[in-house]
Formats: sequence, C-alpha cells, structure tokens
Amino acid sequence: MVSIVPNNIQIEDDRTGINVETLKRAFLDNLFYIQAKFPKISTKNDYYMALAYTVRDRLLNRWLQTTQTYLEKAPRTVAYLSAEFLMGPHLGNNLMNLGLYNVVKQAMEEFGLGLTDLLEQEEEPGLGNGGLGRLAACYIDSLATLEIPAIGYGIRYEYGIFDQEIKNGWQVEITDKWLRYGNPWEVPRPEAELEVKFGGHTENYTDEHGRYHVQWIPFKVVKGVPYDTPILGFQTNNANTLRLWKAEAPESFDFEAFNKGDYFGSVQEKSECENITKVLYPNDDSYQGKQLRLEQQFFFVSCSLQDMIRMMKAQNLTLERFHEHFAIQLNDTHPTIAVAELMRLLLDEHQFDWDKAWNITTKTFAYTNHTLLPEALERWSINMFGSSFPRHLQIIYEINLRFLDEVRIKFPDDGNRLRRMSIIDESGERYIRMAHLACVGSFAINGVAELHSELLKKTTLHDFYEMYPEKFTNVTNGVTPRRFMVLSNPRLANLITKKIGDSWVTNLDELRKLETFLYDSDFCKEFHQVKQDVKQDLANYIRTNYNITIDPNSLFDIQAKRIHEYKRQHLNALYIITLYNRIKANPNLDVTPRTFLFGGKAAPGYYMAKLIIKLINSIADVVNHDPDMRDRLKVIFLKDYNVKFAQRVYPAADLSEQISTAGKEASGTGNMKFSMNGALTIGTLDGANIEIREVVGEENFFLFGLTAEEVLQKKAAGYNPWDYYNSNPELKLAIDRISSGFFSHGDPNLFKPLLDSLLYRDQYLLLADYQSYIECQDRVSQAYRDREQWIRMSILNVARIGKFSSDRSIRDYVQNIWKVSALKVEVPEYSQSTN
Ligand code: GL2
Repeated sequence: MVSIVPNNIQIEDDRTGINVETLKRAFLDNLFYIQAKFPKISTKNDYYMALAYTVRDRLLNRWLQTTQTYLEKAPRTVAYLSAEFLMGPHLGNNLMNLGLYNVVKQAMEEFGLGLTDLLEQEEEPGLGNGGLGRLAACYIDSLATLEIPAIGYGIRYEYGIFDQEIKNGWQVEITDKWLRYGNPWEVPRPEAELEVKFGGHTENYTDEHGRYHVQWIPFKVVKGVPYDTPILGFQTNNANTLRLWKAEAPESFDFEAFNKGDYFGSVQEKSECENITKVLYPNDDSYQGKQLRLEQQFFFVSCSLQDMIRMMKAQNLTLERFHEHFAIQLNDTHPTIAVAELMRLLLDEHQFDWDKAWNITTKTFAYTNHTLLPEALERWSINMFGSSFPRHLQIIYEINLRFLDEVRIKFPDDGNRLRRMSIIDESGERYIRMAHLACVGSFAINGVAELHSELLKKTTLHDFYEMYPEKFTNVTNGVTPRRFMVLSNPRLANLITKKIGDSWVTNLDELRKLETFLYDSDFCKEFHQVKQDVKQDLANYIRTNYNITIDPNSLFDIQAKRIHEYKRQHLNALYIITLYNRIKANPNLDVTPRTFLFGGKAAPGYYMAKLIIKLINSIADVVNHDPDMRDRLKVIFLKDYNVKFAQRVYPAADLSEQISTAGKEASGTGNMKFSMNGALTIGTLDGANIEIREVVGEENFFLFGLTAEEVLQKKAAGYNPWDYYNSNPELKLAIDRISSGFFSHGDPNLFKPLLDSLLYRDQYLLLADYQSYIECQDRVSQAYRDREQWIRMSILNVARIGKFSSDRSIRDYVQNIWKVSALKVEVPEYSQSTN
C-alpha cells in the first residue's frame, strides 16, 4: 500500500508558480536539467523545449486531477475514435487556455526572447490530412472546454503528413520528421501497453459446459504502447487525454530466429511490427486499399477497445454495461472494424453470447460519415481482410447473415435491395463495405452539414435510411474559436473583447452584439485597421519567404485547402487567366487590384491535383512578371500549408474561395474559419456554405453556380463541356491560353491531361459554372471598391458566425447522440495559486 499523501504539490514552486520571476526561474531550470544546456550554447529549439516543459508542468496538476476524478466518479465517457488528429502546435494553445500568454511573453522578453519566435519553433504534429483530422482536433478542444468526460484515441504516426516543397512549380514531398527533436507534450505509458493480434487462423472448441467457442490463433502479435497528451479546455480545470498508440515488437517474439542465428530475420520482424504506425497515408477524401492501412486501423481500434475494457475493470464496472459507460464515435469508416472487434472481445474473450454482445455493440457505436465521394468509401477485399483478420471475417459474415434476415422481413422479395445493402459486395471480386458495417453496427448515423445529411439519406445511404430512419441525424461541423480566433488573430479578438467583453470565446453567439456597432464609424475603422495590419503581416511574411511584394490594399483572395478536382482550384485559375486576358487586351482597364493566394497539398499519387499546382505556379510566373499587370494582379502558391501556417492565413483574407461542385464537399470547415475572421465567401450552395450563407445573410455572401440538384439534372441530360467552350469567348480564350503553351514556355502538352479532362469529361462541371463564377467575381471586385460597405459585410460575417463554433457541434452530439453529462474537475491548488 503506497502511503504518499496525494496531491501534496506546493503552491508557488518552480513547477506551478505563475508570476514572472518564478516562470523565469522555471525556464532556466528546465533548460539546465532537461535540455542540459547553458543559455550561452542553447539553440532556439532548446529555448522552445524549456518553455514547453515549463508550460506543461503548469497543466499537469489539472490533467492528473481530471484523470483521477474520472476514475473515481466513473462518468459516462465519450471515446472519439479517429485515424487522424490534426492538432496543430500545442504551446500557444496551452498558454492561451491556461491564461498565461501575457505573463510568459513578459518573462521571455526579460530574457530577450520573443515568444512568437519560440512558438514558431514548434514542429507541427501533422497527424492528419485535412478537414477530417482537424475536425477531430477541434472536437477534442470543445469536449475539454465543455467539461465532458472524453478520450481521443488514435495513431501516433512516426511520420505525419509530408512537408510540401515546390520545385520548378511542382509539388515535392519531404518526410515529416516531427519527432526528430522530441515531443514535450506527450507522455509515454509503456506500463499500459497492450497486445494486438494479426493473421493466423481460428479454431473451434467446446468448453466444460458444452458451449461452443472460437479461438483466434494469430500469426503475429504486436505491442501497442500508449502515448498520452493532455488536452486542456479553455479556462477550465478539465484536461482530457488524447491517447495515441505506437506499434512495437514484443520482446520475446524473435527468440527462435535469433537462436537459429537468423539475426537479420529477427530484426526484420521487429521492424515489420513497427511499420504499422510508421506513416500516415496522405490521401484526403479517397482511400487506397492497402493492407497496411487496414492493419493501422485495426491496430488502434483493438488497443482502444481493450483499453476501455481495462478501465472498466479498474473501476469495478461490469462489461454488461459497456454501452452505458462508453459512447464511441466512429470518425468516418476508418475505425469501423471496431464493430467486429468489440463483438470478438465480448464473444471470445469474455464469453458473452451473440445476442447480448450484439445488443451492447449496437448501443455503443455512433458513426459519422464525412463524404459522398465514391472513391472515398472504404471497402476491403475479402481475401486481404480475411488473411489479416480471419476471426473478424467470420463475425462480419454472421452480422451480415442476421442483418439480411432483418432486411428480408422488412422488405420481402426484394433481392436487389439485399444485394445493395449487404455488407459484402458480391458484384465482382468480393469486398467488405465498411460504411454498411458502420450503419448496421451503430445506433446513430450522421452527416456533417444539413445538405450532406440529406444527400446521405437520398443517395449513398438511402437503403439504410429506409431500413433505420430513426438512426439518421445531422450534426453540422464547427471549429474552435479559441485556436482560430483568439490565438491566431489576437488583434481581432482584443477588439471584439473591448467592445462586448470576453464571454464570446466560450459562447460564440455573443458575437451578435457586434451588430450594434455596425454604424459606429470608430469601430468600423478599427475593424478595418485590424484587417489591414494582419494583411501587412502576411505581406511581410511573403516578402521574406518568397521575395514577392504584395499590396495589402489589394483584395486578398484566398483558396487554402487540399488540392482536389472537386474543390476546383482550377476554376479559380481560369478566372485569374480571364482577368489577365482582359488587362492584356486593355492595359488601362480599371480593375480592382487582387492578390490571389493558394495553399494546399496534393495526395502524392494524385496526378491531376499535382498538375493543378503546377498550373497555378505557371500562371503565377507569367502574371507576376508581366509589366502590363502593373502590380494589379499577383498570384502566389504558398507552400506547405498546414495548421500552423493556416493560423496566419485565415485572419488575412478578404475573400474566401469555397467553390466546390455542389453536392461534393460534405461540409468544409475552412469556410467557417475564414468567415469568423471577417472574410466574405464566394461560394456554391455546397456543404456548410449553405448554412453559413443562411446565418450571415445572403447579401453578405457571394453566391454562384449550379445547385446540387441542377448538377445531377445536367449530368442526366447529357452534359457536354464543349457547348460551353464553343459559346463562351472568354472561357475559350482562357483555355486556349493554356493549351497554346503560353504558361508552359511554349509546351502545348504540359497541361493537356487537365484540359482534356475538362473538355471531354468535366466531371466537376467547371465549364458549366464558369460564367456564373466570373460574373460573381466581378461583383466581388465591384463590392470591394465600396470599402465601408465591405467592412460592414465583413463585420456581419463575424457577428453572425456563432453557430459554427465546435462547442455548438459538441453540444449537438452530447444531447442528440452521446447523452453524456459534463463533470467539472476541482483543483484546489489551482484557485489558490491564481488568486
Ligand atoms: C471531409 C470532407 O471532405 C469535408 O468536407 C469535411 O468538412 C470534413 C470534416 O467533416 O471531412 N471528409 C474527408 O474524408 N476529408 C474531409 O476533410 N478528408
């Protein structure tokens, strides 16, 4: 029995104190004892690390208190399962949440160190591709801020999303060695490792009561080691845990090979185990049917479920109540193998009978769908799946058998429906359809914006909607205003707080109060000044890093997101060429000066997306160097767009490009981040654009393009892009400029694949939307000239954006799906030390 008095942490010591002097002492202490450096020989990174540990020390007490409170009170808990968590840098966020930003800034300044400089130093944990991974990070923030007992489970990829460089206009991928200098925010918990099985076969046996069982005899066993990161809420004591799993080889596996003298064989097996969590698959909104990816999914899911079971045991809770204790959210289909794994754990390892296990399972899981794109719907070939997970394949067959019986009863004599709904696709090579498994195994199914949820019911999951209408619901995405306003745009945040107080940070609807100041000319001036200052900052950054001068008085028109044909960066490019052509034809044309900024990564294997990057850079080369432009048009492709950089970009935008083909972008979340920083949106009626337009007002949103329904009708009617090309002279000229080799040093072939795809297929209807887009862009240019009106439209975007806080999304999940309650964590030391 350990007899250490719990929580006997001194109040004002070097690890908890928060006045300038103590912080300075603590910083030096960490520099010396953790980094093992004297200041004289310290690098910037040493300083960053010393500061990170200083800040981490100050949140540990809350974190441990939270863990202990959850353990003791055993509240119903959300487990958010996601293959991606795109957290962004931790230091600034933790400083903000702890309320230590200013005092730490001062402490560092007294050392002659700039806090901004130190923040820059942090390697981004890029454990996600884009919107889906960043959404998980926003939700983890809101869960902690709302004091909801929750745990995020994912994968600790050794290499996150690649770093992007641009060479000769092309994307080049560089390995993301984010752990190179150590990660001060994570705590490894090797004592909590678990085992995960792979491959092999199953055997049947009958126990002493004559009951029939199945045993999985695996081919290999891999260790899962948890790495925990505290996720502190904003101005609360609740610090939830993000638990990411790393794969390691078990110590004893290689004895046989080793003893036989097969040293290399044994080492190879070790590295094969570790491969599982080596690298993030860099595909966004599409998947590759690779076995290693499936193994990654199973690995983290199995670790997480075993971990939950272990926690319940530690709390003396019976597994019969698993579904009462945990609500597990499946972030897309990536963790869906959890349905089969929980069944296996209950059936084979805890001897539940099928009905009981199935009852628990289907009351535990809820599934969020994030895309309608067919290429993103995961399916695993039966052969591949069965070779890694023979027992799960049996279980899935059994689930399917029983499920199809249910379908037969509800819809008799409907063979086509059975074939469509089956978890197994038998139309050719046999596949497991993960979305179907998720629908059958979950009690709730949601899309991520109203339109998306409606389209799910009408199209992709229509049969499942008819089968289980009560399961379907919508939760419109949201983003955290802490990171994307307070942290990334302090000037705007301070101005808002000066006017309406600071409660908007956790109650974003309060921003509505800004509407009172719409005609307050001082406020409007200040608001405008904030935007100009932030634009100037970005302009300085671009000058330093790209050696290009841009004019902060020009309209900053930004499209920052993954590069994808459905997102239509090339439609934007066509408009740039159109403007260019107009100025070439009439150099004295009175145009509104614009700076076009692009940012985003292309999946390394996605040729067309990479060609779009090359096209943008090629246009930039020509436009930026053409004296006729007289600096009225600038185009820049910003390399290596990531969360850290995004925080500079959102605040500086005047115009946010949200121009996907209607019906293709499930929600979008960048659209929300831009708008909450005062950018106006030019967009289609797609995803959350529709709801953003609804709340900010149609007069404060630039709408263009076909609706989702019109897109379908046009395709059904036999869409022919040539009709548009032939009948629209400006469009024709823009396309001809590309095909003539004008932007490719005379090479007419470089962009041919892209042009052919537009002229012969145009799957995403760029040509059909072109005219409407350029007319809309011309309205934008016109509107920007009336700066006072523009500022008011911009203020209204900020004032009315409250709905898109991730706090609102999380409340929706809490009330409609998870049915969990907040649990406030008390930390006596905290209140004493801050008073
Ligand atoms: C995405 C959708 O494409 C995007 O529209 C949505 O906002 C996010 C979060 O719900 O999910 N789906 C997807 O597979 N990725 C996304 O970003 N990668």
